[in-house]
Amino acid sequence: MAKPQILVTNDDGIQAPGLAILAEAMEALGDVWVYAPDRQQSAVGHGVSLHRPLRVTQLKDRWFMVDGTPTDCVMLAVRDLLDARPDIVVAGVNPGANLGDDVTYSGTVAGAYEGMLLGINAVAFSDVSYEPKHMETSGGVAQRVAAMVLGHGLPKDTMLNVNVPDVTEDLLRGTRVTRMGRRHYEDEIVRREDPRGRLYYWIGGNKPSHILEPGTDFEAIEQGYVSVTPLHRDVTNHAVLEMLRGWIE
Ligand SMILES: [Mn+2]
Repeated sequence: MAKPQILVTNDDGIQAPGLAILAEAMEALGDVWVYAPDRQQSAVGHGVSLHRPLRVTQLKDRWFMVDGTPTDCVMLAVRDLLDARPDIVVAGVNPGANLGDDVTYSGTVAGAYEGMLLGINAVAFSDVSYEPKHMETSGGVAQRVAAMVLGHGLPKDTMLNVNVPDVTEDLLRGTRVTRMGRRHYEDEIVRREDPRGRLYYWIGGNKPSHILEPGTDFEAIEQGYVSVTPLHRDVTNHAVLEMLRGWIE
């Protein structure tokens, strides 16, 4: 049987330690191809570069940097650059949680999301610490999750969002399958004066907080578990379709 083809990307740039850890973890599972942004692209969401040329530079065997977003990387790699269609797209390992509503801002999740849109198995991995000390734990988790996904194949229009506590492997309490939680957005905009007396704003200056609800990604992480959340492509609120038709049609 042909070896699985594995596409690795991230949103922290080609030099980020989490990318090397993820690529290394994938080596045991198949042929690894890295296409990653040339610089920090965190919180670019599912952005795609439509108004300028994109350049791809090879750094070493099967490692390429793209002067674009994570979505650009996956789109170019899958649709043009790779000889074979990947069996899985993995993104990360992001330093910092991608929990709850943050998945909509996340470039890490978006890289995997693009894989899902292209009909490929896709998983995003994040170490929940913004200053990780145990990212190798995420590498181990990524290897196990990716092997499982390659074995089973994900359902159509589904990707996984995986968050890992920043602890040594032996301190992980296990894995929970979770739903997306909710962020608190209070006090998140910092307003200050610059040295010339003009106001400036800094978004996301404070540490994000969340609403602790049972079954959520936040709860699993709070309790020391790996959180695995299946995300669906269709964000339609099916429950209100009929009500809205009553208003409009
Ligand atoms: Mn990032």
